Amino acid sequence: MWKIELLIYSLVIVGTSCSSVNNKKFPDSFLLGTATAAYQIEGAWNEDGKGENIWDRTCHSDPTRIFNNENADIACDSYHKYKEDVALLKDLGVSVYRFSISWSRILPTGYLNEINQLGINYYKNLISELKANNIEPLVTIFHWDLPQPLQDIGGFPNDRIIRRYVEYARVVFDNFGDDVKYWITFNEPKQTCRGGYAALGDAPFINSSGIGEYLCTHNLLKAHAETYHMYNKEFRDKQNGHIGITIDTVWAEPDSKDKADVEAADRLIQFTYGWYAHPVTHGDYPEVMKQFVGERSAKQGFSESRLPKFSKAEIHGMKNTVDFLGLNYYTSVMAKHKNDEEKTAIDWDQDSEVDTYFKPEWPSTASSWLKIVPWGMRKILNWVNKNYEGLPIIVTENGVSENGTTLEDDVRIDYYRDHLSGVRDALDDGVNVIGYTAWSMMDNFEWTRGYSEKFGLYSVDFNDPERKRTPKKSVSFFKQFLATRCLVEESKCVAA
Ligand code: GBH
Repeated sequence: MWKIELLIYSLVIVGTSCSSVNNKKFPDSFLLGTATAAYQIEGAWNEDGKGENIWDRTCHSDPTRIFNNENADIACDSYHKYKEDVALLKDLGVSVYRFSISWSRILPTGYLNEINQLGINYYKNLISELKANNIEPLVTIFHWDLPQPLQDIGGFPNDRIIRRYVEYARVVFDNFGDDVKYWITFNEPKQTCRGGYAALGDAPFINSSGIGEYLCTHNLLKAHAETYHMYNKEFRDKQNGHIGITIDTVWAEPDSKDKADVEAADRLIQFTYGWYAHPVTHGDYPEVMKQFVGERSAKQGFSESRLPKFSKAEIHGMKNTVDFLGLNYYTSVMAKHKNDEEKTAIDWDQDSEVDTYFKPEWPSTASSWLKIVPWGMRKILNWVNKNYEGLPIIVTENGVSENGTTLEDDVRIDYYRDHLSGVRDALDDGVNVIGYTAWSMMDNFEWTRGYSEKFGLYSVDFNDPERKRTPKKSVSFFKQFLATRCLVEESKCVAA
């Protein structure tokens, strides 16, 4: 009996999600496009003077960490095929393209002692190709690929990283700033810090759980803020760009109406999005993080909170250091308060005292961490808008994977339509969202998951030395959407 009920229930859900697609056009000024990242697409890992980064090191020295021992030595070969990439973007009809710059391609040692002109030329060529095709570059300065020599001295938990990052960013602004109006200092710093220094999920695979991720974050935030001030002082007058940071989070839906669960759901988002967004807007970590990590640290016998403290001067310097907020949204969780009297575990995840789970009816994809929950998009956009007082928001990533067995990727068409509908609903709600870049333009190297999860609109043949790109069915959907700026049949569209 319950199975039939479940079936009826899911039919209702599917039914409503189809009929409720927002039929209003996106405003003309709304930025629409696709996204990639350097390490995941460029290849040419040691060509033209590029230095080694922490992902090169992992793939070559510790290959079993990666699905099938795969690596990104060639990846999509975009280092050689960027013109073809731009032609595909042009054909798709995007107004913006988000890509990242590889630090070790520009500064092979991570330091200023070597500046690699050939690496600089690559991005100059890419940017001028984009501009020649009327595509606005949205540039991520750092998407996880730290130069190995900087990791050799400790990476992000060593505060020297602040100076190194700021001087790298200066080289970037100096060389590309005249042509770039949108900058993202860091992509998903939580993954850099948690994945890299706590949970063993990302390079450099240091397990310093409960300490390392907080230290990493502290320095990374200072590097962000100092870069913002440096841009204001040295470049803003001439270059007039906008600087943001891209933060990833789930939407957390309370498991019940109980106050404890409602607070737990909000707390989880404070621990993920707020961990970064609160400092760069209000100058300091969210109160609830200071309280929870502080109390647990004391109970555990530490001499001070594992969450580092900003000084008064640092708070002053950290405040209001973004022109926009980037949001990467893929999936949601159900959240409930966790009764943790003992408070023994030393870990960011445990510090928040929230239990999470996926609803069984949420559809799965090739990525076990990604359940399809389109309504979370509207909710998280409203949450960000409310918590950071209407700062402009760009959805810098959103997308879904499959395993590459078919080019008929209806799952992706539905995913994009339903999530973009959530973005359009958020606009109706008065949320100041100004852009959206879909992850991803093409299949690429999915970090430890190698090439097993395909997120692309275009498929890439990784067995073909030419790395041939082929449009999936979702390309026609996306093309139509970009041409009309509308998610339903043209005859049913209404003006923005
Ligand atoms: C984004 O992160 C990244 O910015 C982008 O580079 C990436 O290609 C894209 O997602 C798609 O994956 O190891 O199975 O426990 C999204 C957030 C956080 C999702 C870490 C995967 C680890 C899953 N990611 N998470 S698992």
